[in-house]
Amino acid sequence: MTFREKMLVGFQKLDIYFETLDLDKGQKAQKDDLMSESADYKKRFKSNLKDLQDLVVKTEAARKDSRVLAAFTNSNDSQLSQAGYRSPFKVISEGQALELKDSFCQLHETKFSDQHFFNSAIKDSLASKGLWNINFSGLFQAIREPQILNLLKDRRITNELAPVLGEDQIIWRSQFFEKRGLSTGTFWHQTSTFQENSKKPKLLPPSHLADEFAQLTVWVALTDTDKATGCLRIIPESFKDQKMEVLFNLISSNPLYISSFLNEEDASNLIDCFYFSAGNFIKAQFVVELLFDLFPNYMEANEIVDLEMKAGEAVIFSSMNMHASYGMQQHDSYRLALAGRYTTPEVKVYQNQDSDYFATPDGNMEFGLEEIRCLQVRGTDKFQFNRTI
Ligand SMILES: O=C(O)CCC(=O)C(=O)O
Ligand SMILES: [Fe+2]
Repeated sequence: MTFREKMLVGFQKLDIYFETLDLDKGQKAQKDDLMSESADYKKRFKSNLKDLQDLVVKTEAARKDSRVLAAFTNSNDSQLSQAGYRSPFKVISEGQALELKDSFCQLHETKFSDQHFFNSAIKDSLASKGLWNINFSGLFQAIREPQILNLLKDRRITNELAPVLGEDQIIWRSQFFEKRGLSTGTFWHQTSTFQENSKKPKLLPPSHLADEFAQLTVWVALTDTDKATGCLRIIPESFKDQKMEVLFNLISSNPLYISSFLNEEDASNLIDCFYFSAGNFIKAQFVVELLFDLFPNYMEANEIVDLEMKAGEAVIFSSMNMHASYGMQQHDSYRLALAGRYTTPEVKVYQNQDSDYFATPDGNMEFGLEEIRCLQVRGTDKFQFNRTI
């Protein structure tokens, strides 16, 4: 199997996705306009594929020697600062994890769905397609739910983060990842400052902190998870190659400009993904497949680690490492994980942003950030940049 094939195990081919994408009459007309705009760009800027192939993007850590790296990760000898991830370790017992899983599923039916952090337009859009679940109702709920906060505050977690983040730690977002019977995996992606669908990056680290180490994700398995039940996959050290994030953000901010670098078929596919598809993962797949076409050896120097875990274990990673998950292949199994996004009070979160955007089946929709707070989980806040509890 080639490296590309190993990464793509379990994911449907994009060609099949494009064949089944059924645009209505209005969307088809809109697409014709977009294609002709893309052709105009091509004429105006004479962009060509070679320019994209020259895209050399290394992250700060990859450019610096390990001595300098140590200065902004506090240490350079841990697996976390070298490979950008920490292998699974036990936080709570299997029994405690399963009890929490039941409790959170219950809360989704009641409190989370009544008092979520979106608005009714976003909830209705997701619900109308049967998509409303704990991944959405549970977003940011550590702000209100002590059971979530207590788990994410556990010293066994923050002790592991301290060599990179230091003694002062905050959580800027918490979220759940559930997978039910026969669902597809989460496609490969990477992000340092979490622009996602926002107009600006959500995190603004000071210059002495490398973006890729300015935030760490802790992913706690609340059920057992293996290859058949949607375990996480990661490419250690891939945080040093930023191409995926850069290309994703370039396309998101000006899809037609980048489409003008491509042949007509690829330009059409780009438009399908970035204008007519819900969610971010089909966009991520387009970007990764384009990277494989542009750089046949993309990621090959690395290996893929499948993170099979027991309920109650946690794994830590820089979200700049390429990561993904397998789909759920058993129709009667359920997989639930809780992710905490940790950073330090020195990092500005949602600076000058009163609202944010979320990808729904009806396109990106805006929601207010009035109730969003950071949570101090260790040490103190000497900076007072963020609204923190
Ligand atoms: O649980 C998953 O499938 C994806 C998790 C993920 O991408 C993340 O925690 O950043
Ligand atoms: Fe992720």
